[in-house]
Amino acid sequence: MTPFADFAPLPCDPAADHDLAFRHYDPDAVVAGRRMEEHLRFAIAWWHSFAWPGTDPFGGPTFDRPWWGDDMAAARARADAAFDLFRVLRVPFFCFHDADVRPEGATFAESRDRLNEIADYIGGKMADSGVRLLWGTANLFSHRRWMAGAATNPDPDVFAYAAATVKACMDATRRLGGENYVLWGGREGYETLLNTDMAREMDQAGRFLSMVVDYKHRTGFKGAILIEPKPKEPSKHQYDYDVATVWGFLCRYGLEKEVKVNIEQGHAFLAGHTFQHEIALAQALDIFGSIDMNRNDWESGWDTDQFPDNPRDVTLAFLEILRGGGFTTGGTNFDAKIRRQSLDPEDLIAAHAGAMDTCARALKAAAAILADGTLDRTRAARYAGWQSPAAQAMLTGTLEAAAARVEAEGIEPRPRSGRQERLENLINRFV
Ligand code: XUL
Ligand code: CO
Repeated sequence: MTPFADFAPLPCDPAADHDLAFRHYDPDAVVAGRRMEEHLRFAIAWWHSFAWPGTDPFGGPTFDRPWWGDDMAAARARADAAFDLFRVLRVPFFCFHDADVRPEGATFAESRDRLNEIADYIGGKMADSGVRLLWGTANLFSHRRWMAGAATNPDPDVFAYAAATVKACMDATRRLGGENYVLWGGREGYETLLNTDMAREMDQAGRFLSMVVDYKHRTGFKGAILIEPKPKEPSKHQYDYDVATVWGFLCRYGLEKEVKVNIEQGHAFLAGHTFQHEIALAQALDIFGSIDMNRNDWESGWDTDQFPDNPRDVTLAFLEILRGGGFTTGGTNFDAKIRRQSLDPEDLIAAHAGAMDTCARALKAAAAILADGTLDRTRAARYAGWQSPAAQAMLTGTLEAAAARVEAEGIEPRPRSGRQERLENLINRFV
């Protein structure tokens, strides 16, 4: 018996007078030519919902769950609870780290064997339920061996241990049919430059990623390799700072056609960007992969990983995702955790349901904005002058040739309105 056993799958009922129902998320409803379930590709994060006990830097566990424990029986009980929650929420995907699904062993071999054992168990549950794996990843940040980094560690033995760990996780992800493999480098950075050789560490990270890509191809893994940018926390500075930084890194190591990004709302905010900015930039660079959907508390400045509740912000994110043609291998992973006072099983269900509804509402709004067309027409009109042959010629000509046009054609630029407030009004008409 899991704590979710008494709950039926949530219906879509816009008239429901409680929050254990969807108002907007109807998996089968068609939006912009695609079923909502296929557009949104929701995933639940194993770590926050089944492995995190409610601790914070000042306090211990607050959640009392029947699946706690660090043996394999507890790991299986956790998997049972996870798949029962997937059933109630009707989510098609989940994501996991090795450390979420199996207890750490006394040796590497024991950890790997436990991972393989629980992966078989999870695989059986996937076959029974039809739930799929959006992505797997290795936890290369919690254990003390990773304190000075994984691939970027000054100790080559840690680099080797990271290789062994990622190989085991990629193998499990491939066996479970994972659609992506994610690398998030929480310790790939530094605490102080006084003891850090940045050039060497970046080369180690570049080499490690090349090895991962090479292994993907040689093992026939069909999923995408994704880097998840984050500027800081837990390290003072992380090398995968934001999308632009990751792009530069990929180009330097010749990996820009091999690796894409998994963009998280809260990480974008920590980097001083909006989620919309990070998604739009990844689309522009053709490295958009997937999203980790959450929100930060705008006042606290920490990565609070809360469930999204703001339809306007999420609409702007889905606007960029739809403009780029939607997800391919990616999806919407709720890398979000309930607050540590939210003790009840209903809290976990309602948190996801509300967040799924926020996304569904945002998806519908974004699709309506694009169908209306005013936004894209207004944006295209701003650049209309570039259609003239003389303007086009400047993009392949010299500085002198562009300069010569000014006097030859008597050019005197006429400033035009950017219409920002009118476009902001337009967005709000649809949210
Ligand atoms: C940490 C974070 C991770 C990654 C996976 O901030 O977002 O949970 O998503 O390691
Ligand atoms: Co994340």
